[in-house]
Amino acid sequence: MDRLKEKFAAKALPLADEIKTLIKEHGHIVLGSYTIEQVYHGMKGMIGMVTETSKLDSEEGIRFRGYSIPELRQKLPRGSGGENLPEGIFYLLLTGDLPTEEDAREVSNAWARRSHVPKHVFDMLDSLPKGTHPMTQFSLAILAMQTESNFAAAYRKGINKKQYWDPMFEDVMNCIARLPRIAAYIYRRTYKGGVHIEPDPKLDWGANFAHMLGFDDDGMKALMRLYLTIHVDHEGGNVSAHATHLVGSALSDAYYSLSAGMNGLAGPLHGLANQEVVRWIYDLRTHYGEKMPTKEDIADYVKKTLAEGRVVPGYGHAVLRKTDPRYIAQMEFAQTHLADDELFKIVQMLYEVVPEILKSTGKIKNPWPNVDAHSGVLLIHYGLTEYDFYTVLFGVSRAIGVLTSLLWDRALGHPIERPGSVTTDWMKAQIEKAKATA
Ligand code: CMX
Repeated sequence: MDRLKEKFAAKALPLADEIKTLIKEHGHIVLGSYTIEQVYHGMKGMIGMVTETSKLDSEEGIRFRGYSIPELRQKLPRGSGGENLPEGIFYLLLTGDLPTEEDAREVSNAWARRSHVPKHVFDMLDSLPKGTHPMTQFSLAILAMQTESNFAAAYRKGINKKQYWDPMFEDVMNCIARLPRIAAYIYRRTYKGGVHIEPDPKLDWGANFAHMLGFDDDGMKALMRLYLTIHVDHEGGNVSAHATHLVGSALSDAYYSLSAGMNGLAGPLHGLANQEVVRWIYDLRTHYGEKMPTKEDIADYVKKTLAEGRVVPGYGHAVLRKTDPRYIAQMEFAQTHLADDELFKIVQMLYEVVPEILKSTGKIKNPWPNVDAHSGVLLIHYGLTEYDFYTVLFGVSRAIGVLTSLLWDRALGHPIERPGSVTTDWMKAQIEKAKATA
């Protein structure tokens, strides 16, 4: 068994026993109560699952295994160009421990070894119309890899449930290893005439991804490492993580589960917002005849968007109540590498203008920018301008979080998820009961 797999087993299997005892002895403790509004409004704030890899605090932002983004920027191993290696955050999410440089390198090597994508996946992609949205292609390609599932094969043979984690580990490692190749293939077939670029096994995972997309400059490689690190995980309740967890709870394998999660990420209120932000900024520029808009212009355009009953993409969040630390990390990158970029200046102006307008509506709970408000502008600066592709980049990164989490689900023996649901008539009956006892 390889070192990482052994380490994972040594961490996860004792916790599985501990959780069994915890439920037996303390399972009756009440955690909280919830309201009718929460049930109708997407279960926000209701504790409904356990996710070991990360925890989101509404004021502080995301913590990965207890570490904030600024802390991790100091503590995780870095690639050339100074940005953290996504291999490092994978190691942290998987084991709960900070990786050494050697640990991150081992993950890099393991992913390079496992990165071969079966030919039928490329054949399937080539059979799709060129105009198929990149996220549709990405989700289908992940599903097409299901033929490779070690977990599905082991289940068919009759594996003991205590061993589920073992073939799941293999699937998770293989799947993550192959995603950059698949994503790059989608990009090159959609936008670069089907001229593909072979992987370079000497490069780390993020740099190799940039290389296969067709970007060999150090700036883009550094950006890719940053991008793939900060988008990995956002606790368990967001749509992509929850969909992956939910589908996986039926013992669907990693490929079925991740494909489901990616279908959720493709929604404009979730990951697709990164493409919508750029589209919205381009529309704004066209609206003002391509001149640099003033703050007043931007304010008017935001008000127009709201008046049309549309959302301002890149702003707001279901949990966060302050500026997303992932936005700040990207802003700092821009300040260092592209301070004079015109689109970056517009993004900065939006940051000054949008929150006040959103606050003034009186209903938007978080007027601050989220991760998606910034990413597109950085990618455009380095030449990746095809914004319909951006959510695929998000998906490659998010796979790290949701799949490590799914692996923990299997190791901890989490059961099938099956929340209760009610009708509005049932709700009305509860309201009558509450009135009668008041
Ligand atoms: N622009 C306009 N209206 C907004 C808004 C925004 N950026 N954010 C919230 N609102 C509106 C909601 O649509 C809702 O309106 P109604 O009461 O008319 O239905 C009201 O404000 C209250 O919403 P909320 O409780 O503040 O926010 P939700 O938890 O319901 O939604 C989110 C959160 C992210 C979907 C929402 O803020 C939004 O649509 N933002 C724009 C899209 C976006 O950037 N999504 C990416 C999020 C990060 C990610 O997952 O990648």
